[in-house]
Amino acid sequence: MGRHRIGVVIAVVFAVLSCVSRPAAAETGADGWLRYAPLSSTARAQYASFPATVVMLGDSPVLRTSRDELVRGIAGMLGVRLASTAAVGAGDAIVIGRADQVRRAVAGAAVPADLRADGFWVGTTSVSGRRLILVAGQADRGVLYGTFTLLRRIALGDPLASLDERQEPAAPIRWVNEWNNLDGTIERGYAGPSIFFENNNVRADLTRVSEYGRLLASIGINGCDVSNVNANTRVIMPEFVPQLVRLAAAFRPWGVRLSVSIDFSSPQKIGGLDTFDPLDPRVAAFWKTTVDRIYAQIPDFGGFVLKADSEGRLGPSAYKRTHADAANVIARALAPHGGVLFYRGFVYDNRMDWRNLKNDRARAAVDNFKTLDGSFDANVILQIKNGPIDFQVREPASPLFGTLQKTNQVIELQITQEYLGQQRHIVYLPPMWKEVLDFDMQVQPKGMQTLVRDLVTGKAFSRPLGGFVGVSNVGLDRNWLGHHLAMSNLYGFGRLAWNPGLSSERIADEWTRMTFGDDPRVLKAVAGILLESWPAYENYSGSLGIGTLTDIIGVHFGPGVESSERNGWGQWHRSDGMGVGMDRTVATGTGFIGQYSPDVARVFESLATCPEELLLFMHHVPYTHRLRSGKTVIQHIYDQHYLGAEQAAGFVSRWKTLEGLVDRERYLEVLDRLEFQAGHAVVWRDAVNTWFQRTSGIQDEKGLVGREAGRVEAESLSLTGFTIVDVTPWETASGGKAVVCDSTSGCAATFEYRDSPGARDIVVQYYDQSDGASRYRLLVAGREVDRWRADRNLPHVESNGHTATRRTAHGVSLKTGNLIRLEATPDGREPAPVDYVEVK
Ligand code: GCV
Repeated sequence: MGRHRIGVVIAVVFAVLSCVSRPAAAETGADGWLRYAPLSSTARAQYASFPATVVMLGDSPVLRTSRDELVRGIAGMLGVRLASTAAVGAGDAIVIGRADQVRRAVAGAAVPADLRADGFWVGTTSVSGRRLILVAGQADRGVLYGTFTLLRRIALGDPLASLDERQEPAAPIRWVNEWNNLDGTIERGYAGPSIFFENNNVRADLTRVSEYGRLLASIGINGCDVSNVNANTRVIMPEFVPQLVRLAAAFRPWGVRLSVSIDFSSPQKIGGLDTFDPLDPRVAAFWKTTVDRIYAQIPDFGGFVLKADSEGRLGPSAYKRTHADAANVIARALAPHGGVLFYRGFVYDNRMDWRNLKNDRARAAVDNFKTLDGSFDANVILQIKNGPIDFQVREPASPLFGTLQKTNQVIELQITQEYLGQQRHIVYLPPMWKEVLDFDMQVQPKGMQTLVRDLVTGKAFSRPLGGFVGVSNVGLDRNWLGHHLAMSNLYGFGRLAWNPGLSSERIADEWTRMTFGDDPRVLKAVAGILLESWPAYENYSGSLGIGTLTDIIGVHFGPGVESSERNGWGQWHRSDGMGVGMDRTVATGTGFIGQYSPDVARVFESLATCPEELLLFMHHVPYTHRLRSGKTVIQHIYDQHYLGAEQAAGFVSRWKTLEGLVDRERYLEVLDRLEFQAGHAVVWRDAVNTWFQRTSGIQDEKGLVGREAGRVEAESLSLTGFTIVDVTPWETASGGKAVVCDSTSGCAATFEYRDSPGARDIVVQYYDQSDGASRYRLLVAGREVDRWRADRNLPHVESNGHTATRRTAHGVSLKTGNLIRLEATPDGREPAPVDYVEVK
């Protein structure tokens, strides 16, 4: 057989094999929801007469991207390789272009004449027997968004026959912020290092940046601030700007404008001035020169984000100037170029006296900005976090949204799950965001709603600039956010920024179909997990509006109930022996409630009408206060924590029903995260419940708290080599203690199983610190039933709520009298810590 024929045979065999194995092919998650997986034959049937040509009218980088994406998507989903031309010819075609061009090229096409910025129309028409699918954008970006919409419709199996869809975004600003440091680390990033920076420079290979641009464009995001709001002055220095040019170029074909965060003291730190006083003309000149230099090299640069006078960042208070003075001096430099200045509303004092019961961090935003309404320049936008504290599991809508009427505003939402499980837990966020967006601030005349979404889009008070900013913090991990399911949040953010009226259910359904396919079993299981995940997390991490009961002055991950108290950070929940919650009433508390309009305040002020999910955010009540269910607050806390842990366990069983229906790689990776979450939910449950039981002195009426069936404390086992230690905070270890091994040759803990024989789960709770990868072996009657390494890379170097981890050996056959032996070998500085063993 000649070499050529051998080659052909190999190619054919390969093609057949790859065809056969395609559905089961391992997936990394790199394409997110843009997988363009082949449609099932039934779904594909309705696109049988799909055109084989794409006509691109005009030319630009964004138009070319649109065309190439269409070619890619149609090839993937329908197996049709589109030919590309520049003019409408004799056959069926998809025609893409700006509205005016489409109207000129296709006589009689019903393209609307008045599309707003970034808007588009997609429709079908018939001209002399030719069937045309038209994608017409108000400008190039609209063409791109229309193209992605068409592809989404096909991915979702929507019929195209009577397609006639006009879409315009709810607001002009739809940005993401990335808290990336120039050294490649990411503040509150949980998916590997930066895709933008390394070693104080922009990365040499920006492939991931354009891939990210593609994901962003597909959901209508049009701007990205790539650098941490805790800003590095280097990012705007003359020698760095050429590096920004490369980043802007990677984003440009996707219609995403580049922006960076700035340090307010830059005029002094890098400008050679002895001041950064915003009213000093030399400071204004510094900003003008800096901005002009950037725009000379990046004409479509978006603007800056500024965090000033917050968490140690310097700001206008250094010169007794106002936030408006600070914002305007920079905004004036940006204005001639069409740039905008996002000024963060996250300004508060982190050295407040906790003893003063009238002090309240939640008040800070309104107190700081209320009197400045109307004093900001037209291209300044106040960037306001959804709640008045800081991305807690439950907060009311920030009252600042309803306070500003003459200032542009955007809502800042957090996609990265800083306080919500850091992508080691699944928490689907659109339902939480929707609660805020759909909240009625009641600041307009009686009878008129003032929904937060209408305030932030600018609709309520006719503000020209407004919209949505999502703190995303994607990283180099192939699946972007560390957890495949967490991508539903990036997707959901973009979809809501485009149309805040969409429902969480619809977003979950769209995302799941595109990410995992349309098998009804997959849709049901994934939607079930996503939609229950926020309530579940709230149940086990902090219910009734108390806030996420995590270590708030540390890494914000695991439980640490007391860390909120007795410090200046103001995330107090004020739990003591008698009661719990922050009194924010006007009558007896901090007066925060008075920052809302009178109609809203009235509801929050009264215990009788305050929504119970915000009870402890607004009121301090005795533990024995009865909720509308008739339960006491303390019993509710206990019960919700049990419920939340059960819900998290349920996610594992639901996901397991998808074995074989989802590709193996993503199936196993998601399973691993869900199993960790289920274990950590128990850690949360026990820590919070035992803390409240000890603090309140009130026993759980169900007798569950502190008395887990089948649990044996490690310190009560027969120990060889292990020593007993106290764990801090105490509530993050069962009984407050654990055992650690200091011997490199390993340690063992043994006990006799005394219960009835049968198949049992054996759970080991240990601590997986980030400073080593200890090894564990579990043996029953001398036979190994499980082994693992503690190498999860959890965010702490000590044994505490961040590192407490449960490992379960399922269905182990046990006989009465069997010896259960746990062997542990330390590694690095991690002393193979163990908290308890449970046989269930
Ligand atoms: C980027 C919280 C976070 C900080 C973050 C800050 C902010 O305090 O913990 O990491 O800083 O918010 O939003 O500026």
